[in-house]
Amino acid sequence: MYTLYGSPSTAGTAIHWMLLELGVPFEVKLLDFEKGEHKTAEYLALNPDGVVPTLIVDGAPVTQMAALATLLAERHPEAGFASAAGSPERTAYLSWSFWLANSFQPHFRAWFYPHEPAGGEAQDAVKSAARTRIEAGLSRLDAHLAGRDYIVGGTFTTVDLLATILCRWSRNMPKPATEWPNLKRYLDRIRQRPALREVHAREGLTDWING
Ligand SMILES: N[C@@H](CCC(=O)N[C@@H](CS)C(=O)NCC(=O)O)C(=O)O
Repeated sequence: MYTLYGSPSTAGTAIHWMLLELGVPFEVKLLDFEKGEHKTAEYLALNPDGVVPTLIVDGAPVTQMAALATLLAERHPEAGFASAAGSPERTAYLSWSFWLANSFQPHFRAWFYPHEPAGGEAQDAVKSAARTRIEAGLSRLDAHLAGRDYIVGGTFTTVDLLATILCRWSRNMPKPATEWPNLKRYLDRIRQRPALREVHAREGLTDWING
């Protein structure tokens, strides 16, 4: 039994979705950001950054969305959501996973929390730079998806799960991911996955899932 600490429409949603994809037993504690439930001493003892997700695995807290997606895929290999070590796809799987987590995701953090890098003064400049970098990343994904159904190999992996969640975060930006043609085709198909539709229902999310 896993316990997920999340909050609706966040990085926690990715792990909530992953747990539903796997069909494993879990419980969810959805934290209310408005009430600061992710900044209490009790929660900071689980996740010192005061962010979601945190997943309790074998009684211990584990953090970081991309790490958790991969960890779950490797704990439940029968689902085939991670390219196995030594397989021909492993190199691309690792490279895309780290690119999404290290090079692409941080620009969303800058877009949604511009005061962190900017302090009080330069928030507009930070958002503008973040937008440019997010759009460059979306262009890179779009080019890669030409003629492909999935980012790595021929099947759905955690790379697709992470990319889809990050694309979703662009939905209210000036140029959302769905404005790139290959991404639109890709996301339209992924949005039909029952587990993604189920996580939207469970977290009360009504936008984006139907295009
Ligand atoms: N690098 C972390 C980032 C997690 C993150 O930024 N989570 C956001 C929601 S998407 C959060 O908890 N924000 C609340 C806050 O920073 O106060 C991860 O991948 O898990």
